[in-house]
Amino acid sequence: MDRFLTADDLAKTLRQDVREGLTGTPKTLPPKWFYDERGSALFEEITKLEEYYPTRREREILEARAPEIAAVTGARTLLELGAGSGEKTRLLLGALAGTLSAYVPVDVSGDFLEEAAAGIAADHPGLTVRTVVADYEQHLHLLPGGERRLIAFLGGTIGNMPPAARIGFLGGLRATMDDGDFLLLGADLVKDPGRLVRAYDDAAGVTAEFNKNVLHVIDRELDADFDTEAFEHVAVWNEAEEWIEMRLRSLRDQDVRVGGLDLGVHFAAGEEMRTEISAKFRRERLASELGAAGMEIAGFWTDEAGDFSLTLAAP
Ligand code: AVJ
Repeated sequence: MDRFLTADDLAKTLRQDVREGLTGTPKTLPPKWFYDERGSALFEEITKLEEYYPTRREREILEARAPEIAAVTGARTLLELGAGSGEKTRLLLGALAGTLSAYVPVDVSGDFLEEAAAGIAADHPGLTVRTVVADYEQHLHLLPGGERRLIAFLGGTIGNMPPAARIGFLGGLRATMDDGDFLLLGADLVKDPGRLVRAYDDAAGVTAEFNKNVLHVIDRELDADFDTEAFEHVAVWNEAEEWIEMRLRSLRDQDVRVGGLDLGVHFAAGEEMRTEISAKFRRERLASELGAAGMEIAGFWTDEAGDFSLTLAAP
């Protein structure tokens, strides 16, 4: 396992993010802190909800197109940024079996990685599995090189980055790529706002729990006293930016203490704190942003319904 990020680094970043986010106006928290053990389990649950289509749609595209992706890329190494549940990985690994010699899952959490990697190594004897603990926004240049790499960034996580960060990320990625390397990018598409809002505000309230989980994380890690009952989940479609915003709305006037930061924070009744953006794309925007980063589109696919997209891009 390669470690470019320690538990200490993570703790430091959390402190910085929370201090900045809770003292700013309006208050914000970055979505990366949703995913402790409980948050990851809640996200898994979200992916199975009727209203939450992205995971299902992306799987549909991969099932249909993995052989094509394998033929075009002839990938020797599959680098997966933000290695997820492993199911999509399995589809890719299966299709790439003819050319692939190494699988490199990259994630901020080591525990999660080891488990997933062990399962994959067992199912693919002969495949070198090399786990990397890194933050893909900070450590792109440190990721393993090699010929004919396929860098997969799936799930629509690119949508969590605000436009400026996205451009920086894609440019940084491009800078690490050589001829013969490809990027496989999963991105959710603009669609009926009603469906989008329902996908982020499900009837069973799982997304609400997922959203509030970030408060549990801060309570535990930074000795805070957030009362999650005193906040409600909000999901809105921002038409101008073409992104979904998740927020936590304070149900009353309240003061929160973050012991670990020696910080007191006041929330007014009705005050909203943004916890996530999930940008939705159009093909033209993907082409222009990838183009600006120095990449060309080598393949673009959607599911039958046109809900989600997979883009293959190359320098
Ligand atoms: C894992 C970032 C792709 O933005 O749809 C799901 C996270 N947030 N429901 C997304 C999420 C609310 C998800 N990503």
